[in-house]
Amino acid sequence: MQFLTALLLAAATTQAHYTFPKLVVNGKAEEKDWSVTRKTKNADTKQGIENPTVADIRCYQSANAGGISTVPAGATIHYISTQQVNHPGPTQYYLAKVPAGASATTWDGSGAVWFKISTTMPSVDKNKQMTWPGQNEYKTPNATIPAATPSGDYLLRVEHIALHMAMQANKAQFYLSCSQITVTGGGSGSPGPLAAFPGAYKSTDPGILVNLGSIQPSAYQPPGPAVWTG
Ligand SMILES: *[C@@H]1O[C@H](CO)[C@@H](O)[C@H](O)[C@H]1NC(C)=O
Ligand SMILES: [Cu+2]
Repeated sequence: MQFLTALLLAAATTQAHYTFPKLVVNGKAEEKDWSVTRKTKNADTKQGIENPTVADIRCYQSANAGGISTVPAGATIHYISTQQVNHPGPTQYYLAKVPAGASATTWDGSGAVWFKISTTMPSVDKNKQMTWPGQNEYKTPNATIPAATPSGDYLLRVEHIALHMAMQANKAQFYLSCSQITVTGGGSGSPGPLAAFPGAYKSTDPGILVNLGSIQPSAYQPPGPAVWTG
């Protein structure tokens, strides 16, 4: 009985998933969870989204956040994860500019407004497993807010796509959250290409429906638009 309990606990631990409740800007973390990051529907269950075409793929939020984080253009950002990000798969970051007259605390991020600012590519570890930057860490990999990003309010979206089951349709798992930010000291770039969530991803995209055992790391194609570097 004790042995069985231990086994069940071990199984529960290895299946633990994660949320990203805390944004870190230039090394300074959001004061408490979900203060500028919108609380997600899986804050308790930690379950990912499996179908990338549902409305929740945008921000998965249960509520808007109360605050806005000031983020200088050119800043380094990452997120703290509630659990170890133990599955293989890319981390991607997107921004969407809040329209004039609206605020990051209320805007819903609808329309073809999202541009990608960062993605990550895999390598092969000593056990010949494909691994990604940030894998097995309690935080997401760093990214830079491009210096050319125009100043103003944005939603910042972080996403980790877990690909261990992704050889089956709608079995990749999406872990994500959106933060409310104001970019300061920005540039005069024209960010793009722009995509909508939902809309940016299909269940059959080669970076979403993929057998990691059958591709070379360099052949992996992260889903969504090309990265805008500014
Ligand atoms: C990531 O950014 C933080 C500052 O937010 C910095 O302290 C850390 O060294 C960076 N990590 C890497 C791997 O560049
Ligand atoms: Cu899992």
